[in-house]
Amino acid sequence: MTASDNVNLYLRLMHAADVERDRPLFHRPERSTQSYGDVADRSSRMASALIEWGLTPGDRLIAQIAKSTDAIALWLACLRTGVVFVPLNTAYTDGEVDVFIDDAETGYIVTTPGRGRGLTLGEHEDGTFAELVDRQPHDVDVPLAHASPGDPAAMLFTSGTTGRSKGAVLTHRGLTTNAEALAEVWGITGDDHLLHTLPVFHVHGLFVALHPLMLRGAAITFLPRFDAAQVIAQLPVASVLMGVPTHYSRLLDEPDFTADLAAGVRLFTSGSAPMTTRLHARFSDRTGRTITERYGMTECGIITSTVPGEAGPGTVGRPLPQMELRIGDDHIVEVRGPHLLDRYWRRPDATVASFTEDGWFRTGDIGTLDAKGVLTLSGRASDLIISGGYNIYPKEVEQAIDEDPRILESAVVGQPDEEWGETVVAFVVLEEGEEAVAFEPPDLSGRLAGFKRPRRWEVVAGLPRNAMGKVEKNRLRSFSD
Ligand code: MCA
Ligand code: AMP
Repeated sequence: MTASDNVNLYLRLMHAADVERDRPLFHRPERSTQSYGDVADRSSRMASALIEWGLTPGDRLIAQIAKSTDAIALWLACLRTGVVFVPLNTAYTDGEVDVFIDDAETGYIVTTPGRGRGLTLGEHEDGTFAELVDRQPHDVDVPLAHASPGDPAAMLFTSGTTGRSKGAVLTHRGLTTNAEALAEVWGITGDDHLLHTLPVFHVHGLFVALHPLMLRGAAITFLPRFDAAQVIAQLPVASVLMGVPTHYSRLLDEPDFTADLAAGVRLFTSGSAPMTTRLHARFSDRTGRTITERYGMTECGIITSTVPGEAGPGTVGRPLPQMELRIGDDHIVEVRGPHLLDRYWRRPDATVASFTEDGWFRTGDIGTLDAKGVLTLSGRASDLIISGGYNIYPKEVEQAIDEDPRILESAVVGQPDEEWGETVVAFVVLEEGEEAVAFEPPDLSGRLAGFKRPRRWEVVAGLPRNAMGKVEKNRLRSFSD
């Protein structure tokens, strides 16, 4: 084994820290700027803290923490030590998190101060984990863990095409290949400046937005969350903005989002959920620019991206370099290549079921390819709901609703929504003797993260079923009273 065998993604992401330590990485409004060298140092002390805490290569570290540059330093610290980073949505309730802790088979968890489990890391370099980091020597130099291409780097929980959450094990090879491919097709250089507004517990904000920029030594203005006024205030410095359709819908609701403001940004990208033709058109009418649409999935990273001129309802472009794509007999998009997950954690059955016999990953999305190899998506094979870029599994919501003794049965669907793309609607059938007019929806707040809770409730006499007895969700999706 030689140093050059080491394909640890850290080496690629933090190359700039070796050659030009002072190069700015994170601009933080109202706080100090952090250079590549600063972030390398912070991640080194965090790596030392992880080792003192007892983590060894291959252990899983669950992080349910607020967005901050420390969250990114923690991801880098995991790479440095060979620890598998497992980020979780901050909106999950404690009950939801328990399921992931069990499944990940780990006692190592970092949460936000006040959540009361594991060590804590706050937005302002505070919390018990930050204290442990502060106790590490300033000049600590943790040797970089050796990584082979197929070694796990991160695990992100997702549900793929079936309802139950599974950990997608992502490798150094997969994440590096995807980052390189994106930097290439989007022409990222060290002169770029990304305005980062996405959450950092999903592939989109954590990998897609950060990695291609870091590979090239570019700068990033790092906002704690998407806030349209803040985005407008910071946009003049940016050359790249990445978002979900809801972000663009919110920007377009602001009269201050003008063509002049958009003029300095050379690349706008959207994905994680379908962008409607109407939203594309509103954006172009306002700014004179087009949004590059990219299609991705936790298990695969980014699969396709458009180039200017490739537009149309559902059109998401061509496969990235080293990504192969075909349409299965059942119209499902299938992909193959080094970008893909290694496996689902502890679920060999699900891993086998997600691949065809000849080794293609089945995305569960339905699409067509034109003669030029451009992919157009038309829907999904599962009844997954995507609201504001977050996935919601109807079964999980239905199970929570059905615990209410007043409710006989329920069906949850996503209905089209201008701001959220889809919004969660629950149809409920009441037990005999319950009065529809007096019905108050159950309180699901302790049970389900806010974004999963139904925004609209409909009491119905019965659910529409087909001859097989299966609920006809298509009819409910277009139902309105
Ligand atoms: C927040 N709320 C939501 C959502 N987000 N409701 C439905 N759908 C959502 N996505 C609700 C909260 O429960 C709360 O309601 C209320 O909105 C305010 O919460 P807050 O957190 O303040 O909301 P926000 O800051 O306005 O958030 C909206 C958002 C955010 C900015 C659009 O959802 C967002 O950044 N989404 C991006 C998701 C993303 O990155 N997805 C990538 C995954 P209440 O008070 O009633 O509780 S897909 C992926 O990674 C693949 C690879 C890919 O292709 O990219
Ligand atoms: P996730 O499981 O959170 O990674 O979400 C992946 C899913 O998001 C994909 O399987 C698609 O259904 C959807 N998705 C991602 N990007 C796009 C896009 N540009 N257009 C339509 N759907 C998308």
